[in-house]
Amino acid sequence: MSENSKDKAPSRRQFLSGAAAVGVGAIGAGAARAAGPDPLITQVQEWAQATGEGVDATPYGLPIQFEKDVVRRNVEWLTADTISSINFTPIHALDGTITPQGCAFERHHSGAIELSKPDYRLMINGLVDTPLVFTYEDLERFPRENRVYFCECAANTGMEWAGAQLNGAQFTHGMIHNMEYSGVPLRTLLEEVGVKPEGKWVYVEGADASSNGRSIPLEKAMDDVLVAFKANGEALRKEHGYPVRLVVPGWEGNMWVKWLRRVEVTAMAIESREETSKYTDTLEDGTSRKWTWVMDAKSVVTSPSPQAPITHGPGPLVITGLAWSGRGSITGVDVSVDGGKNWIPARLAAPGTDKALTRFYLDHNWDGSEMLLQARAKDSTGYVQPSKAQLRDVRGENSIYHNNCIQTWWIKETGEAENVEVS
Ligand SMILES: Nc1nc2c(c(=O)[nH]1)N[C@H]1C(S)=C(S)[C@@H](COP(=O)(O)O)O[C@H]1N2
Ligand SMILES: [Mo]
Repeated sequence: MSENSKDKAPSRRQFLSGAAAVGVGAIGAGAARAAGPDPLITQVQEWAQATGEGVDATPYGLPIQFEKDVVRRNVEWLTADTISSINFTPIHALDGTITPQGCAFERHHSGAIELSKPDYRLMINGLVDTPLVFTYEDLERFPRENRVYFCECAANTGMEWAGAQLNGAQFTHGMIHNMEYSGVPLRTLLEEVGVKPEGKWVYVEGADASSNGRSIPLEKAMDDVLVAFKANGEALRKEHGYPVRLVVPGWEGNMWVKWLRRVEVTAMAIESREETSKYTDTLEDGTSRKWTWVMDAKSVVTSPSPQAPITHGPGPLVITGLAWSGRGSITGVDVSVDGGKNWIPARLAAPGTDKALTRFYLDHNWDGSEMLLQARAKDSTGYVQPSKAQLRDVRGENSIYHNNCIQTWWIKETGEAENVEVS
């Protein structure tokens, strides 16, 4: 530090009063501490007096020990066992938009199976000119695409219909991941087998015991669906469907069949399977919505949040979160610190892209008082994320699936946060 800048360095006291005086947008510079005697600065540390670990100590790298809290978590009482179960992405601890595979949520109906590339087969049959079986190597010979998409389980936020329940963004909104997939468009493979004019649907199933069979309209299958074998540059993890999974952009996670083994072209949707009829939304009058495949626009503040409390005093505070829409791209996110009375446009880290997560930031000047923190997403169709009351007016409280309402975190003066509802 030069003599000059030392003279100008504000004292901690000046910083606090100064921070309160400046508006949002000019606060970042005040976030560092004033220079003073700090052994981490003035003394030569242990790690600077010896050599570190050599290359190859960890041929496949894992996160450093200090990050061991950034892991998937299960909610034990939700399911009877961990075989037909779900865990949650630690979204409260991540930044950017890409979910590392190692902490991307898992949802299995009969456990994650181990299927090797040599044992892999994909059959396409039904209303086609030439039924074909593809090996893994066959798939690698078709022209490939790279696309970033979010995958959200329809049950994400499903425990929150009746009231604020789970205390953490990981648990309320963590049934989502967002990866860059490399794969072959399903359209390419369907063109290879030749779809007959009567073919209007594809029934897709996995190689696991549950098979997770679902019917997808041919129109979607020919649009942006991918038969993917890489995620974030490397092979899919076992738990996400190694070696091949279906990617159904913008549509509920259940349709993203893992360990994809068969695609049958059919004239009508196959709905006899339990998995298909299960994914309906029961309304207040007892009737059900079905074929609600698309995930509506949604957002959540990931920090501060119950698992990511504020650990510093008043002044500069980065409020951040994620927004997404299965109908297009995110065009804007507003943040409220007073439970939805006033809204402030957040800054998108990058322009929203189609059916992928968007990161937003509000560079806030926190006065140290409590906040009712909310985010509200808007998408390229003009749709605005509804409040919990607005969603309940339409959908009642009997649903589990497709809860995309605005989430509220009560941030206390201590910086701790709690999941609450505002009326
Ligand atoms: N074969 C198969 N595919 C499946 C499932 C399954 O149990 N078996 N679960 C589905 C559900 S309900 C969801 S939400 C997504 C979750 O994908 P993930 O485990 O990669 O997060 O996979 C879907 N695909
Ligand atoms: Mo799901």
